[in-house]
Amino acid sequence: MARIKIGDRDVLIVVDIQNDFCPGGSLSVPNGHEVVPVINRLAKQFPHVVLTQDWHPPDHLSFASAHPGKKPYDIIAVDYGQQILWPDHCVQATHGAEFHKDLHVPHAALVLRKGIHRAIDSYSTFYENDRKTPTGLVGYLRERGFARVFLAGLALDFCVRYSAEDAKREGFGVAVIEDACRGIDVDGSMGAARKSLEGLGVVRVDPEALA
Ligand code: VGL
Ligand code: ZN
Repeated sequence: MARIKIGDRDVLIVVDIQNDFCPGGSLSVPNGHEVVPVINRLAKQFPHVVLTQDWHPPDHLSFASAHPGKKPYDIIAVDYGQQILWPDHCVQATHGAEFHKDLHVPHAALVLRKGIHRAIDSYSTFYENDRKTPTGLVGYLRERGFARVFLAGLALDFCVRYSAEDAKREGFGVAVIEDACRGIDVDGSMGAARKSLEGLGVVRVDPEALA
């Protein structure tokens, strides 16, 4: 296996390792907690780490509870296209929005919060689902001089996928560390994610390949 040498122009983005996405949480990703020790180890190999946090106001448009008569996983039309409705999750300043208690990445330099606008969901950590509202992360990464983005976290078929796609479009080298990700898998979303990432030339790497 080819080794990838991690250096100063590489950044690890750890996506949404929050209680609500782990078993017992309101939008739990099957076996989501399993990535925590993997990410803790991985992060030690990266001098630069960013953590992201899904961070919604209580009446967020992506919540089924905000749409009378609708239930989680229904799909509705909104201004920017289709929106899957989710159980209430990652509400700002609640236990569900906190990082998993065992996540240990003390040297992470930035915590980027997304999904903060009531009327726009945000899967990607770079652009919200209207595809034009920026989170500011592109500017941060450019100003810090990073060239390659490595992604790990939850959920592979939503936030990791869309973040990888946007990073690629923005001209960064992108690798997804799949062993450090888990997916939700609604309506074939895992297959769709793998196909899309492959089509864009996003590299899949094993944690063991990093040096
Ligand atoms: C996510 C669904 C809704 C994710 C966030 O982090 O993948 N998925 N909000
Ligand atoms: Zn969300």
